[in-house]
Amino acid sequence: MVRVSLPTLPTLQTDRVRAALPTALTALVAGIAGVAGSYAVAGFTPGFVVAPIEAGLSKSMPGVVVTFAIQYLGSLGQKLNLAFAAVLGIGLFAGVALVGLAVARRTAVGLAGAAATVALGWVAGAALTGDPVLAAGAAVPPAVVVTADAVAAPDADGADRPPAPGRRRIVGSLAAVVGLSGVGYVLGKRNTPTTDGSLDAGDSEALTPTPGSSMADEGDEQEATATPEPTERERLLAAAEEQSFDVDGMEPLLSENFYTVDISSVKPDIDPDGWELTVTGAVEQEVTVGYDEIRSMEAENRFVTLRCVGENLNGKKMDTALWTGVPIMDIVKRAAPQSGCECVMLRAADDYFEEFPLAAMEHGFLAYGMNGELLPRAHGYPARALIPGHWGEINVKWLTEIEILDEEADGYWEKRGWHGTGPVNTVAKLHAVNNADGEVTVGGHAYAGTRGIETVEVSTDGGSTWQEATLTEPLPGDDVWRQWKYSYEHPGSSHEVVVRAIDGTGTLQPEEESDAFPSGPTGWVSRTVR
Ligand SMILES: Nc1nc2c(c(=O)[nH]1)N[C@H]1C(S)=C(S)[C@@H](COP(=O)(O)O)O[C@H]1N2
Ligand SMILES: [Mo]
Repeated sequence: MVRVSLPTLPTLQTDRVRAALPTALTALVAGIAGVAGSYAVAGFTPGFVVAPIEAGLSKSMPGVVVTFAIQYLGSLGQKLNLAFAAVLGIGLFAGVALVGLAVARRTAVGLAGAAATVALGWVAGAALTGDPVLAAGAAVPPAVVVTADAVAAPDADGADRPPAPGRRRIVGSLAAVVGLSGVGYVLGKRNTPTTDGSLDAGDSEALTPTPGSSMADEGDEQEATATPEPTERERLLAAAEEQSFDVDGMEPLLSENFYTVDISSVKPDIDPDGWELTVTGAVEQEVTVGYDEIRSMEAENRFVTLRCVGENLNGKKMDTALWTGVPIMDIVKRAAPQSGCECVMLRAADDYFEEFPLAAMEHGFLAYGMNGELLPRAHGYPARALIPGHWGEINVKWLTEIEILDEEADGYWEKRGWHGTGPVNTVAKLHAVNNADGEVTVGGHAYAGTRGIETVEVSTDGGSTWQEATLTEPLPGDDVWRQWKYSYEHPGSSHEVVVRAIDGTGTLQPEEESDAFPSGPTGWVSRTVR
């Protein structure tokens, strides 16, 4: 065993640095206190000071970096970005506290340092988040730390402070950081809003009576009230459950864990009472609708599958839900669009924007409900667009504006090199491989947007011969996936299972493999079964 003694860094030994360390430590604690305090009052919302920093970082990130992060880091890239934003936020409020500490030492007035810290912190917090009330959460805790520091070391000029942070000071700081972060975390979690809620209040329009099941026919009103007829939504949800294949390792027809893809990890937090959707741009007259108005329109329920253009060929960013809402053109038509390019830009509360042909919106949907519940915050509460057959990215969440354009323009992802506004590629995924006593069952989901899935074929010999898989009954809707499954006798040796789909136009899923960037992955999914 070789002993290595670490060389001491001579520069760190200088007196000036040693003298500055206690102040730096206090400022760091104050910075953490600011971020923790902001989280405590704002939760994981845009009022949290780290949120705008993170959003700014991802918006200014060069397209190649974003694309690399999506392909190779997945959601880790976004977490790193968030962590970096948090570090910058801590740095910012540490800087604020440094100014406060300097003021405290240069003035005789006891609370001048704290006052300076609060004032600066407030300005910084409000400027970042645009919320002067919540900004107090970021401004007050650093001021408390600055005050505590002044009480602990009251000498005005700092001349006879200890030359280096003593052990007690470090332990004290650590305890403060842990305590503040803990309290901030607990309070912030409680303050992070969700939209858990049933759709039922006030949407009796969505209830469609089951054909031939009128209570009057039976003449037995009492029994009918005791067991109310299922709503259309309930019947559709039940149908999805009933029609799903029960194969281990395969999600049902209605996704249990719907993926999310967002440009920033802190999602908008919108009060539906203040929310408005406006049709603007090349229109005869602008039209604005509020939340109550769309809820009072006649509701429809639609199964729609979404798939992200950036996912891997056999990835899991493809899911299906039953959405409740209204046809989007019922609102858009009122504005009488007169587009020079027959194209439209959708804009959202997170500054996301996507452009695509007006024709694609013809059967578009404005959804405010998902699987019988209010649209969850993560999926666009209070309302999102659903554009049939197209890649997920144009299904804009937290929708605020439908801008009818006169000239083509790039969307958020197109500015970063993606071509994700077009129709989805056909895909058959292979997620389940089960071997029970020599009988192998394979299965997955197949999706081809509005073209629909006609057939799924399976090869168990690396693509030499093909057999037809069994498909689930199609769910109602023109943009929904199907499940496929296929069972065969294990040949006794390792073999290659390949799967491919044929869409509703009779076109075979292309075999040629390509990466997700820029137009979505292609190729046949295969897996070795031993
Ligand atoms: N406002 C907004 N809408 C958005 C996004 C976004 O980041 N912001 N992401 C898009 C992308 S890339 C996809 S794939 C889908 C995903 O929808 P989901 O998160 O509900 O699954 O939303 C789209 N709509
Ligand atoms: Mo996406």
